[in-house]
Amino acid sequence: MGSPLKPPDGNWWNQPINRRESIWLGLGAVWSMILFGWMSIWTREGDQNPIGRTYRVTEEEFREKIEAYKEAADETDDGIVPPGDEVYIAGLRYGWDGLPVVLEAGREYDLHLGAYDVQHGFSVRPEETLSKQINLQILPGYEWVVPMTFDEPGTYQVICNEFCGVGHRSMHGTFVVEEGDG
Ligand SMILES: [Cu+2]
Repeated sequence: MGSPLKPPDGNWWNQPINRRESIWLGLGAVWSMILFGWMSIWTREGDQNPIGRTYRVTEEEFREKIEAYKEAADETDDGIVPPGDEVYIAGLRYGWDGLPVVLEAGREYDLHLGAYDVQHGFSVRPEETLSKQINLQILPGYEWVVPMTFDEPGTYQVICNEFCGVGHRSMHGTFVVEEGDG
């Protein structure tokens, strides 16, 4: 019997590796190289990648775009009614410029998302199904154009889910989705 206080007899430190262990180590090494190579495919293929287009834009340019959009839009008691299919929304400390907005159910809009100051999280969810939501990161310096369709009429809540400062928790907004014409 060996003692935990004394080393085992013989050259225990220089035994050949068991064949099965070598095979599994080899399989592990091969698989890790396959996954390593696959990383470059994952950045191009698959539904996990963000959709839409992004453009570089300065904070000033994005403010001007939002102003021009709001000039062209109608303002009702429920919110901004966009003039066409383009919808502009900017995150800022602490609120959403461009919300509330009134949209039609079943119609595809292009959401132009941006930020005036720091990174914000754009989280949209239907009021009655809070577990169903999408989360997008929006960054200053970029305009992200995301196609989006609301299938069901109702109120959709927007919150910021990226901590951006003391007023972060007050960053609420809404989409008011009404029955479409179609
Ligand atoms: Cu925020």
